Amino acid sequence: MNTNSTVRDVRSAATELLRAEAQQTDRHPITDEWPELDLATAYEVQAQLIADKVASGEKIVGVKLGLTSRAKQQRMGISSPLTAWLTDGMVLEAGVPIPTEKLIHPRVEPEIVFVMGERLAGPGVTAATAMASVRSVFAGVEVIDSRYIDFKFTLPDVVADNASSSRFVIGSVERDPRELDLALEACVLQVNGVVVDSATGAAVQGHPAEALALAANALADRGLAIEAGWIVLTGGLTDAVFVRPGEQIVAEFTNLGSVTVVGS
Ligand code: 0L1
Ligand code: MG
Repeated sequence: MNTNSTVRDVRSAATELLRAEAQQTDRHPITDEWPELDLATAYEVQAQLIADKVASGEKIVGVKLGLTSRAKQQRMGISSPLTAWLTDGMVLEAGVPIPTEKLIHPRVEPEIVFVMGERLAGPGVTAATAMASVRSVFAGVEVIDSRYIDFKFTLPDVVADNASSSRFVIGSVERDPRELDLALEACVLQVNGVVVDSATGAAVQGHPAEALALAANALADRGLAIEAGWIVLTGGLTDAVFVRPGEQIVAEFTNLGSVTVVGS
């Protein structure tokens, strides 16, 4: 934990969050030092942090939504969804263990994942228009690893921290979303063979397509769009569970197959 830094601007906040990630050290919320940090400025910190990752060789591959389900909102004490970015540095290939030794306090959450067929730009995107631009839907698992102590943060803190992004895995079953009722798509989450939680796609904003529309419209406020070919994580369906070395977590979906991750 770093107690010496004083963060009061976009540049230093992004540097401090990247440092925490690289050094695997959790820290106090940015808003402890910078209480005036508002949501618009927090998105500037997020953009700076991602620009730094891109400058160091990573490539943006998509968008993630956070806090789209009541389970996640209640756990984190924040009722507003948010958007953040996915890079190729966050991709975890199926079967590769989660590198817990490189992370701070990783947690895992099951998600419904879209791959875009067409560019999607707000404002005014509805669930129907959003769905029309999706190519495929997959099961997924996101590994989140907040840079804040005990995953305790305000909305501007977690936005600045790119929504606790760390890694994500996409399942091997590819489906046309128009063939499925994604609100009814169920997921059962198991840790070491024990069922710990379950949810359906309706958990994320009533339907994952609503979450996708929300992302497109929110990005449009900042002059941004979701590009063709990008991946969209629609948000944790259930509360996230800690993953420790040797633990096996399975997210089993009705029609989208299952995704298994193991802590290294
Ligand atoms: O999918 C999600 O809801 C991720 C939320 C990110 C914030 C967190 O839970 O650390
Ligand atoms: Mg997530």
